[in-house]
Amino acid sequence: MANPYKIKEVRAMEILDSRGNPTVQAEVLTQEAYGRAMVPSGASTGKYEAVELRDKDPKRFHGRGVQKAIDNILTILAPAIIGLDAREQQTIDAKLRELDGTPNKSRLGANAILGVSLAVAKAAADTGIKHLFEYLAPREEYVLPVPLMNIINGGVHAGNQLAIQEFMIMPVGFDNFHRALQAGIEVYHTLGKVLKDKYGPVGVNLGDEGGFAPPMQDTREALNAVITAIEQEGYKPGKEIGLALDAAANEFHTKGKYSIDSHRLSPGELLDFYRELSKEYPLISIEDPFEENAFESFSQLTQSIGQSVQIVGDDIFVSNSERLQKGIDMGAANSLLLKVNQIGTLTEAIEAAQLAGSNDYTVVVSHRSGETENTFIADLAVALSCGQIKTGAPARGERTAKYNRLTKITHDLGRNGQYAGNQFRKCKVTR
Ligand code: 2PG
Ligand code: MG
Repeated sequence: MANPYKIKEVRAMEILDSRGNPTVQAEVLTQEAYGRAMVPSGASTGKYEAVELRDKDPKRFHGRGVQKAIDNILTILAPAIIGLDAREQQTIDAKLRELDGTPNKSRLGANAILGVSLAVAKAAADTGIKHLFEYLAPREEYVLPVPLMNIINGGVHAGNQLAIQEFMIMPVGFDNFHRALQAGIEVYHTLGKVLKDKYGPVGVNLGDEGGFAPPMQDTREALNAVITAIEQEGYKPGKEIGLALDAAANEFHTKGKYSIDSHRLSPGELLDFYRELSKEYPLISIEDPFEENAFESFSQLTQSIGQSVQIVGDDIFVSNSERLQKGIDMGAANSLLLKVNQIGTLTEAIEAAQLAGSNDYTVVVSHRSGETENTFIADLAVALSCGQIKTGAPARGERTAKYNRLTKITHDLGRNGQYAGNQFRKCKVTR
């Protein structure tokens, strides 16, 4: 009998992401099934990310077309993997990398390579009639992740003056995912009322990730509004719901200083600022507190508050094992933000997560600000059982698609799925 997992066709086309920009969709057909993946795209991108190939043809989509990446899939990547077994993820990913031949996937495009890599995994899962998370990590029990829900947007994701990009809530004090999600949604809606009362209708404009983008200037003003919303909803800040930030500090860093809250702060002053905030508010996680090369500052902050606050590296590590290893060696951060399109293949993303786990770093699986309705990362977070996922506000289809997928997984797993809750920092990715 013919091998049902044998790849017989690869398709690709240009579709749209949540900002209305073109992106790559790849489809992989095995003898018996079909897998599809859509590639996300960032706005606050790190310099060391794998390269997203754009056409730069001003006559189409203001240069943002991805037709070249699509052509690379159809003419270079597809012929090389047709006939292979879709379960051979590592071999296939190695082949895709070899065909590109550059360290940052700049020849064929990380968007082209990732689309194929993820679609191969989905096709293999579907051929075996398995849930994607189950196919990626077959075992009896799984951990459902705490969602880091981004409810106030600033930085380059919003048209306001907030330097910090993401103000998030983490509903940790509940015993199941669905109940935690409910709490987050209730707080999100109440926050809308709080902001509308204070700023009028402009207070409830939305940013790129579905969080509110009120006309605020000051970090504490945003944190206070979130605390008010949590309390008005009857939840206990710090006990049931913790706070998290993604400063995305690259974006407000110039010439060695950080422009925030009407000040120009030195790295040391910014560190003190975070230390103060962590005393004043129930902050349990801070991502990218400093710019992408500031390994030293990351490690000082980790030394200082890393016991009580998770310090997450995004632009500094770009889901790249080499950069993560440098962070581990220097004690910079204690958590890895994992974005599959920063590195460009599923195999490398999983390797980075495992490297994090074996060095006692937590892992937060993450979306991009430009997303699609694809739910791959929801399954990836469950497969890794890393205990955390960052996938935006609980609003807008490209964000709720992931929450809805996690709800479905929770339902299907029943007793075999345990919500990470306030044990989220104890969840470590294993090999
Ligand atoms: C981040 C992300 C996702 P972007 O900085 O963590 O929230 O934003 O995709 O724009 O890089
Ligand atoms: Mg970030």
